Amino acid sequence: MVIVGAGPAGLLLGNILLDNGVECLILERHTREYVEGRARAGLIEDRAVTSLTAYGLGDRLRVEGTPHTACEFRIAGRRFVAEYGSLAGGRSHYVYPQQELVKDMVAGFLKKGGQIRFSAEVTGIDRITDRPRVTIRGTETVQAEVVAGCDGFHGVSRRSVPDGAGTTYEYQHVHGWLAVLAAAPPSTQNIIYGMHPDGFAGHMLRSKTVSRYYLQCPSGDSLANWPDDRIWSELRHRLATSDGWALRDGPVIEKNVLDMRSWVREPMRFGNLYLAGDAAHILTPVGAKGMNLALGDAQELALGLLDHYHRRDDRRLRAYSATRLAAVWRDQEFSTWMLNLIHGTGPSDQIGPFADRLRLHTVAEISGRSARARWFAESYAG
Ligand code: FAS
Repeated sequence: MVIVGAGPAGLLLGNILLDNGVECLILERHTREYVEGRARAGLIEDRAVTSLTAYGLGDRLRVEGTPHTACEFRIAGRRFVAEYGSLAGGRSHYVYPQQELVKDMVAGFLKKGGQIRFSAEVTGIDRITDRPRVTIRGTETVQAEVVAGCDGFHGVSRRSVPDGAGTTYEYQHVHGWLAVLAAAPPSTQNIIYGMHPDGFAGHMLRSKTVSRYYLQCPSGDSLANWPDDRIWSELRHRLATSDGWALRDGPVIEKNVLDMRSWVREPMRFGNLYLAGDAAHILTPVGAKGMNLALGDAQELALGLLDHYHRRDDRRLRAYSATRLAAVWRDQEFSTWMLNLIHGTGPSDQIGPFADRLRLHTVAEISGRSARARWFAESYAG
């Protein structure tokens, strides 16, 4: 069993398989320092925390992470707090940086005697309908019964699938997001979604000393247009409320313009190559579903493989793609709905006072106790 990629999907898969006596080799193109330092997601769903804990990977997360059961929408200078935890059966999110989770899973895998080869870029995967052959750095080859492609959107696995074998669905959203990481303490207890006529602004949470922010910008915008002082003034402007709330700033650690794309590849299995995580689907960061779906794929694939190896029962493995695609499209639908809400875009693309008044109504509804608020809570909490 070869796993390509030491991200959340590859590492969780490897840990579960090794826990259950299935040998696997993880091949990662970057160094250990690089993957353990790469800041991305930070919101982990309750069901993911439950599985991570079950596999002995949740101890530090539960101590250093912070549970969250509410988020805040800001529109027309007003605040609406959605207490989604209480409406979703007490389910919460944990705020815990992705790179810390990756660190925990690398340590867990190595402690169990797992094999990870860092700086081992996979340059090709062929014979995927028989015994797949994996080529490392153009020379060395490894053969396996099964290969799990957990190497993200830019990886080699999805490109190894023959053209025409499967379908790709893609939607390029009209907006971009400036993603900012700053050494600034959070200025809020809850994640804030700011819906301003000048564009979306988000205050995400990462830790007590580092915060993540997003600013809506033109797709493909240049970083040269976003000097640090403009970032802070735009955040203050778009997140302003009538009660004098203040944003604390700090040194900007990282900034990049995110390409807001939604993408799904079907099916998620080709012969003995299984795709998991961003190698099979990309969601915008809206609703924080990307990493959580990757963890869900890894767990479902692992359980299917355990049935295969331990019981020679392939029913779960054969159903892997269909099972996960149902979850993928559910989260794509929610993420797209929420993206349209917070950006004032949508199928009708209605812009202007009527649409803004509609958004105000929607936000008031989903932060109430109605059936719609319950739908939002269940979908957001996951
Ligand atoms: P990853 O991309 O995490 O891991 C794939 C691994 O494969 C990488 O380590 C890569 O180096 C390796 N690899 C690639 N090609 C290889 C090759 N040829 N050979 C060997 N190894 C190879 N999601 C959220 O839910 N909330 C967020 O706030 C959020 N913020 C994000 C911010 C940014 C800037 C980005 C880029 C993504 C963000 N995401 C967010 C989505 C993100 O979290 C992904 O969904 C998650 O990392 C997916 O995990 P994996 O599928 O394991 O892929």
